[in-house]
Amino acid sequence: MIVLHTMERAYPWGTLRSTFSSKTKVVLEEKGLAYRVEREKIGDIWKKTPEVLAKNPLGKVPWIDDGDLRVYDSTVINEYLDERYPAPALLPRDPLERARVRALENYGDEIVLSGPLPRIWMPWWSKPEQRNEEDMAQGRETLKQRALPFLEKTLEGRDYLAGEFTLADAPYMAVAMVLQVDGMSLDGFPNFAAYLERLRGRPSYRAIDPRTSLEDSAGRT
Ligand SMILES: N[C@@H](CCC(=O)N[C@@H](CS)C(=O)NCC(=O)O)C(=O)O
Repeated sequence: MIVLHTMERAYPWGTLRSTFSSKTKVVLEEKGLAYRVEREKIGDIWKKTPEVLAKNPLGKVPWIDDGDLRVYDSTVINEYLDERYPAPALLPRDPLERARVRALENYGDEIVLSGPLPRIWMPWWSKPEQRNEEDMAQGRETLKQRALPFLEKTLEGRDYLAGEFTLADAPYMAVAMVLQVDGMSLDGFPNFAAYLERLRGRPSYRAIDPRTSLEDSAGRT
């Protein structure tokens, strides 16, 4: 059985999960694979303990164990899963379409998940009185100004970024999760707002839905 190493923690305002690991969790779900979640200690990940670095030299989550194979980095893991467990296919066969999917996925990682999203998401892992509301507001503004216009345009006349659901949509499942908790306004971005709702309606979203408890999202048999 595949083991997904991640960070997840329950709070009164929802079950919070690592964004990059959520990308991988939804792909495990989309493919109907058997897996179990192993929750890493958040402090060990931030401190980059020797134990963590021995398992993932990036010192981050996620990584997976699939039998004797250990793979890290959400994009690398997702592509591995798609090649090793091809049905349903989440990358198109045509090289040009594949490149387009990979480019859109990379935009999600670089411009959204590694860009303004942590400024919105990290404070939710702290007590309300410890949050820097001003910084969170700036994160929301940067998301709107820098990241969303391209996505809004790309989604014109499409249900998913590359037409059908593909690996390109995996990072945005994590965005759907973050903004469900944060509740920021998406006024001015109707295509993107409808897209996030569509992502939340997929059965795989249940495994990262902030309303799903840790116990109910610990894997599948
Ligand atoms: N490129 C990596 C990024 C992973 C990443 O940044 N994970 C975050 C959690 S969502 C993390 O472990 N952060 C701890 C750190 O950066 O020290 C991937 O796609 O897996």
